Amino acid sequence: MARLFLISNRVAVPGAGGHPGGLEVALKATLRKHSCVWLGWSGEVHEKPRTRTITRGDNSYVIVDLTSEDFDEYYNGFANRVLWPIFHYRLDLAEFSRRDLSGYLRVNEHFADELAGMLEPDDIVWVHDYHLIPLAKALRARGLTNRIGFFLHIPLPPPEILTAMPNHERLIPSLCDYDLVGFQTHGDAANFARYLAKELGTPSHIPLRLGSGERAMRIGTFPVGIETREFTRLARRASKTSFARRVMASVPGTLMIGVDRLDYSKGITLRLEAYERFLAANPQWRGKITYLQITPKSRSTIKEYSEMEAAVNSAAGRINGAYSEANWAPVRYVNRPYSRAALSGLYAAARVGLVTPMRDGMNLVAKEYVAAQDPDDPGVLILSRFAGAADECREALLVNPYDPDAVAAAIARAMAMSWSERKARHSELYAALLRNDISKWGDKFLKALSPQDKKGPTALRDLLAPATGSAATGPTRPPATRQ
Ligand code: ADQ
Repeated sequence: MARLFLISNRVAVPGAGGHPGGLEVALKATLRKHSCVWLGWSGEVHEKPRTRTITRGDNSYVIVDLTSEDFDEYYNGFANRVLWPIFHYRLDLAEFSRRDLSGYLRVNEHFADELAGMLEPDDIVWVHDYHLIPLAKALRARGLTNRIGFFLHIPLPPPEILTAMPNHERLIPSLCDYDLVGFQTHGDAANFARYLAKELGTPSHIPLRLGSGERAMRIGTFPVGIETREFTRLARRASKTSFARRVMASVPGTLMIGVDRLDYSKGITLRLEAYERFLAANPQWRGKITYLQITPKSRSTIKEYSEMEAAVNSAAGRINGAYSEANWAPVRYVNRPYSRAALSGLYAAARVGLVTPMRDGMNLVAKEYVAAQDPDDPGVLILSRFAGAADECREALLVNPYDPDAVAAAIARAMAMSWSERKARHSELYAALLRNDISKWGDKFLKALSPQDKKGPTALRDLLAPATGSAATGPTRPPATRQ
């Protein structure tokens, strides 16, 4: 029987501890429904790397160690210092080195070797995220003809940014070795289509078929959702726990919440600045609002991250220094992760959810905040227009995170919003979450990946039209063929 192979940088082995990131949350339903083999890095660094298989129920977890060289070049280097900033539109933060690129390609080859030894011809392979862009190419080079899909959890910038990445031509076209390439939003998919048209001369007036022989690469949009009803139930239970009650009892007035990994893409420093401006412009709310920012540290060994940590600490300290009273501090900045249950209770207790990334593939915190609200007395979501979630969450207060005055005004508006407006907005938002529940996400992707699926946005022209405003123009050379 065909098996489903999930491949990602890290593997979340159940019971092994750690807090789930966006990818683990997204894959949970797929792991429950299918018998899967999940392969990726163990999180360990050894000079003699091992590969181990752990079985849990119907699923196996194949975890591969990295050498310290791999860790420096593939993970800390190319993935985190080149692809992550550039894909989040931050060319200024990218630090390219040829050595890191070769480490990145080497780890992809290593994963391909491990996989090639395990795959049967009818197994399906689903590769996740920016760490593993060239994996299909490495598998095809080993003669594998399996159906292979790729999903990018983070944004894909337009070709004007992407082409500034040194050696982009070695990397981005290798996505054409997948059978299906999925993105979070139509905008990301359109950026990829524009890259193909611009760089590979793929014509936009014919249905998109890249590759040769039996295979043709297709592009699709598969926005990641959450387990909406389950999260709502979790929040309902969590609000009654002594933890949530103790937190609320300690907060004078209204709670506003932000929950993010400590990452420059999440916009935490500008968000704090916006809050500072809100306090300056709205003295009537001083003493009556507490902003709880929960931010576990991530990637602390990288310079940009440790600098950001210091900047956030200093902004929180500055605001508290300027506005605190003996019985009130405007900011509570917490540097540790919480369980999903504890988080859901805090979301439920917060009148305002402040989610203002500078750029984000989707942002599940925004969706979790909406799901956690009491429909009879819901809070207000303030959401960056540059989060993928903004495409679906049209009834949030959408803001430009680069404009702290506008974000400050949105906080004031959220604080003063009438019960009927809050209720109306929440009911639309909740309906949008249900329409795109995560229980359907994996199935939609896998259906599109199956050879029988004939539907889907296969015409490059369809993808290009909204981005360029012109459906008919585009290069007319024949599609690029691969070796
Ligand atoms: P992430 O960048 O990890 O994911 P996000 O979508 O916000 O970002 O998901 C974070 C997950 O981690 C949420 O489920 C959240 O509850 C949890 N989390 C965050 N802070 C936490 C804390 N303090 N304690 C415990 N849990 C915490 C990547 C992309 C996103 C994309 C996802 C899924 O960067 O854009 O939405 O993948 O595709």
